[in-house]
Amino acid sequence: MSTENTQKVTETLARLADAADADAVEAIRIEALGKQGWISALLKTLGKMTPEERQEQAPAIQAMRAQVADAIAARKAELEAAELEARLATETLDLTLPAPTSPKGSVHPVSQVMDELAEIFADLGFAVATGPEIEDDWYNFSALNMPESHPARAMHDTFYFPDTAPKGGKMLLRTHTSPVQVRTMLDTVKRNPGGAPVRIIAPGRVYRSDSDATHTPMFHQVEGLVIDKDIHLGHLKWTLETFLKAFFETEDIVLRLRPSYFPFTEPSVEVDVGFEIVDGKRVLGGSGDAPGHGWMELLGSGMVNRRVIEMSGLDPDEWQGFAFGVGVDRLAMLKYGMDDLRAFFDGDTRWLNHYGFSHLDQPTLSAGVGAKA
Ligand code: 2NM
Repeated sequence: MSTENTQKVTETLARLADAADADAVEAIRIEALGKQGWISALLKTLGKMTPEERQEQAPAIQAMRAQVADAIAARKAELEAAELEARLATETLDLTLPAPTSPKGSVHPVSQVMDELAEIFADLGFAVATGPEIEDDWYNFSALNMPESHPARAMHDTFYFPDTAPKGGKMLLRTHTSPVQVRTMLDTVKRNPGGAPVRIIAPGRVYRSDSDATHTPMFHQVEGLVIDKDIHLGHLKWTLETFLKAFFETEDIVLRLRPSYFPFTEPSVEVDVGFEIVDGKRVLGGSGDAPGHGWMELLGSGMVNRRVIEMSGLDPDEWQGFAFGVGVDRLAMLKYGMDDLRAFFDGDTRWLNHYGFSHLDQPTLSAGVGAKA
């Protein structure tokens, strides 16, 4: 091998040792081993040699190529390792930092209260019944002793559809969940022609054309219905008292039953609950007649009107029942201290984070009927 080439190798090795980064190494590789590189050129000269010349020269040229290629690979690996070291030194992971949290949904107070109600009434032997939100006026009104000209229909501020119902009446958004009770009674009698007991609650969305701080055009209601033999007002009073004590988690609930009027019940009873003002807020408990106390209207109820019992195909002399209806949103406000009903349906995540419930807070049977506060 010529001294010229040996010098070139020495010089290449020295430049590699000085190469500061991968780009510099690559430049040296192209200069030596690239298509136009000087070692590549030397390799090409082998093709033009006689076999004897080639046998003599080839080993030295191949050795040179191998030496330079090895040196390039080694320097590349060295630089990569150094770069990794440097990166690891700057990219340290601080394990004391708080872990990133993923946003979690929460249970809406209305859903929470609906679940609580379903649970409490399940303990009392009530099943949950559901039905359509788009009803015809027969199920929503007529079957409930509100014929077409009945003034109570006007009290409901009903949303009507332009369509005509299959039976000829009007389609509407249900104004209460009573049509679910009607459907359940009819179903029960269809299945049991002689009649059978009914014990249901009907929770769900209802609609009335009304909007202010205490009314939203859509709100939630739970209605309850019991049909059986020898059912009387005492059963209604005990059921409501037991339910309210379980729901508000206190034995200190005093009810006042006031005569009222609903077309579907006779007699009809408005139920008030005693409260006291504490720090400007209403707190349930005690008789509303005590000094510093008052009565708050909470729900409507009554003995199911004979006409409604007859409508379902039962003999009202044999079967009686009681029913009640209560606003879920109102119950939620009272239990959890919220003051503006409209906030329930704004979908403001700050409000939901404040008032919403964790899935882990779902009610369990231990918080149902009979649990002490
Ligand atoms: C109320 C008040 C009083 C009620 C009556 C019925 C049915 F279907 F049995 F006739 N369902 N719901 C009722 C009775 C609802 O809400 C304030």
